[in-house]
Amino acid sequence: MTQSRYSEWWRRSTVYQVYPKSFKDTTGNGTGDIRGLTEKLDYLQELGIDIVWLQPVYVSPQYDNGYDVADYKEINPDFGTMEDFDELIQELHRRGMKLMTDIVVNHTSTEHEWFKQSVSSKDNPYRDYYIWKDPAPGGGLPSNWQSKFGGPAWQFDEASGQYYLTLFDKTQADLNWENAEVRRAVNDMMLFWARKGVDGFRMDVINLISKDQQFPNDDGSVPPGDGRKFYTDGPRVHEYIKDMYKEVFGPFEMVTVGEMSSTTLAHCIRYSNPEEREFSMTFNFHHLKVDYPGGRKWELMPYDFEALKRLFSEWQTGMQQGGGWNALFFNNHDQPRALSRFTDDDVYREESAKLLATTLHGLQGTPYVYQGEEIGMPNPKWKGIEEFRDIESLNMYRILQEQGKSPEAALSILQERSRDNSRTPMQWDDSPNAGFTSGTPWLKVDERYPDINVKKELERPDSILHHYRKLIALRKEHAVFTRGVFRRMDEGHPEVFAYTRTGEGEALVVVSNFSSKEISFRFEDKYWTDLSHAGTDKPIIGNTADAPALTQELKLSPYASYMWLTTSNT
Ligand code: TEU
Repeated sequence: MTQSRYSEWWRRSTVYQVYPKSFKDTTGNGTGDIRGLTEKLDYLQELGIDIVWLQPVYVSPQYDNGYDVADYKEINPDFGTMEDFDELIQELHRRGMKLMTDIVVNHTSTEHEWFKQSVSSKDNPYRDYYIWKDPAPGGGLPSNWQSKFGGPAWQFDEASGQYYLTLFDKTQADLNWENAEVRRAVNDMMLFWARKGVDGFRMDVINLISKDQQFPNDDGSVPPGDGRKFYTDGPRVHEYIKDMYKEVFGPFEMVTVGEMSSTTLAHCIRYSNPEEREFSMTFNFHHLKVDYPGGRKWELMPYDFEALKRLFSEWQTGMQQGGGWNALFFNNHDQPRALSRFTDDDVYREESAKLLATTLHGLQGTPYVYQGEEIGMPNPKWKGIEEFRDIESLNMYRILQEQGKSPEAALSILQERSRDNSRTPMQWDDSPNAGFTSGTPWLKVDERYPDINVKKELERPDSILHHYRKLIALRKEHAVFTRGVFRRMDEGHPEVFAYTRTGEGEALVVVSNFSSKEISFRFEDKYWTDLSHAGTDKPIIGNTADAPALTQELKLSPYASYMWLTTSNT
């Protein structure tokens, strides 16, 4: 590997994702705010965080908690002021940290001025900022495309007799990226924030912006048959992104991550290989669909561990060979907590939280820590539909019952799948509302906060929090985390995920028992002989009191997970 290939600073960095609505409230209105984040920057700096990803704080009606933007250049008063935002940038830069903000430009809120103009009349200059279609020849919806939040993806406008496209909520109207004025307006908006000192962007569902201009019906031949094959990684998407790079990302040397919905490895190599001049890295979600029966999110099944390992391996090897770069994550604001989803959030909660961190942070890519995962926050226990706030969950609660599910069955599906699982307020200490707010929180606080909170984690040297701090530091210290070639070593073991990263004379060995069983694991000879064992008499990080040497046969306690660093024979 050439030195220059992996030299960028953000390849050794760790990103912390802040869902501002649930991070820290300084006004008592029950909603988190920008000043609350600024107040907690020392905490993030001590964790070793390099980049803070601040999710949308723009003017928005908040039907989708800010992913429905009504003004891209103004701060939502619920979150504070532009002066608060400027202070946040200053305070981050003073600490040598960077700010990444969310750019949501596949769609705007229907309360955005552009949409208000567009819907006002067919000949308004903003009409073509959005995607308007006549009814199908026989009347009705222009196509059978479905919204990702359930229901049809077309909304009817009585006044004009036309439909407009909404791939998400009916209050989120898709922008028409075929229109050069839209592309210019988006670049100008991003330049506005770049000139204010923002260091990077997370680009929301950016691989959906180029649609097949025929807007054909989906014949269902390719699951899920909801129309996504006609707008995912679409015909002009790379052209549009290269234009953004040329106009904004390149001149301001921004670190960028594309959120890629239902994408492919081949496209993500193109999106993130530096020679393509598109993004720094990409999120893909394939590993977070291994508990979706036939790819269907709103049905339940135990997760497929082998599929999880296979997908990690395919993407590690494929992106390495293709020169791409992964954004590594198990958690975010759209997913239930991984701790509850893939491991044990009760008896073995601490071991499990450390296992997930060790397994992820040993991979090639830039790790993302979603608020609360660093202290082992689990999914809360939901008592009734009245506790939920997420628009997708509320839509699906209704749709599941229309499909014949009982309210109880629908609720049990929401318990596992709802995005609200990861949106409960950050748990700072054991004071009321976990120290998040002095008011009434907009979404309930998980009842376990007296035992699971930052204050408690800071006090214990062997806490989950200190485990994350150490992993983040190791990534900066050893080049093998950034450059090591990935190789899976568990040969389909039913409970163990084992892999190495080798290069620059070093070898990282990561072994994790994803089960509540006491098991033994043996490295196949073909792998063992490739490993030297110098200096592996104890792991550089682990999650059990003992610190076992790396041996060809390992005894692994429930959810045991270790990382050894040795020299490489290859
Ligand atoms: O998420 C898009 C996305 O892929 C998920 O929302 C997923 O489609 C959804 O949970 C259905 O399963 C981005 C943002 O992260 C999300 O919060 C927004 O709601 C969405 O786009 C629309 O902007």
